[in-house]
Amino acid sequence: MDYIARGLVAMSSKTSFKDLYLVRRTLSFAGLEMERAKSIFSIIGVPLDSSASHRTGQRLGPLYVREASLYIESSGFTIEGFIEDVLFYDEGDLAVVHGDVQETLDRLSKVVAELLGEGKYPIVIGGEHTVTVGVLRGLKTMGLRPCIVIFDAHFDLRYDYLGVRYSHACTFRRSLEILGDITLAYIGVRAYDKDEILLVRSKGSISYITPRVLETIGISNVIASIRKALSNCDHIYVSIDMDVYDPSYAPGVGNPEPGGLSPREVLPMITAIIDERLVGLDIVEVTPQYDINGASSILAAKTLQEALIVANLKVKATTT
Ligand SMILES: [Mn+2]
Repeated sequence: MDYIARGLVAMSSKTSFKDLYLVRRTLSFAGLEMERAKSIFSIIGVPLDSSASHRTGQRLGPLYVREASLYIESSGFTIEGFIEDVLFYDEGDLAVVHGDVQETLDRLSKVVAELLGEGKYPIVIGGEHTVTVGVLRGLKTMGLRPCIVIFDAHFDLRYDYLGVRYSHACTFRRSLEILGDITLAYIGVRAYDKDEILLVRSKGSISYITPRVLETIGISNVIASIRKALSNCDHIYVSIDMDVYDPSYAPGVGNPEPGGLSPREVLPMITAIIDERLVGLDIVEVTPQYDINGASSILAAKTLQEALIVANLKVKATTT
């Protein structure tokens, strides 16, 4: 019996989805044990890689990102702040069913809905990008229909990929089916197929900024354009695929794509876009076996830490 199975047996008498489907890990993000009752942000690892099509191993992402988070300084990069002041609690990992994406997403959506019911926002460490579908289903269960900002080299808008509909390459096609024609604002997209770009062009609700456009117009204009796209949104969800970064910064991802962004581009954009409307965030696709000296895990930890510091400050600003 492995630790997931042992956890499930031990928890079989519990009635909440959170107790049933979350397994506590010995490592917590940034090595911090916060008081759960005071937390606003709930970190959940989702070690899923059942639909990975190229490089697999995203199931080790949560473990390696948490491990990397122990050894970076706790200060903000773009703003003043410290991770130890953020009101977060690391809930552990979802007990994924390897090979059964649907069951895994079902569990994730139930846990997410339950946490939202407690007034906590889901912060998910993947796992492959497919996990976003489970989070969004949970948000929908609780009546939330957020606009989504997506940092990604890809659109992930395929109807199916190699015949599989619940694939990392189909994440936002499924999201549109779940939430309807919500606003999708992509940053860093640079690789797609013909059907995807036709779909994007057919919908006024989807916008994207390539690395080439970013280089031409500059970060401040990109931020202004994304803020405009989000101006009518009641809620915002942020999804960060680590392949938005150039493979020289993040080689350990499922589908690396040259020509990507740098941390000094991505981090200020995350800071500028997150505000009090944030209802959840994920950071996905770290694939540790293909990493080089832990660079991708460290960068993912840094990115998540920055997002949490910013989110905490913005949410606090509205409540005090
Ligand atoms: Mn991607």
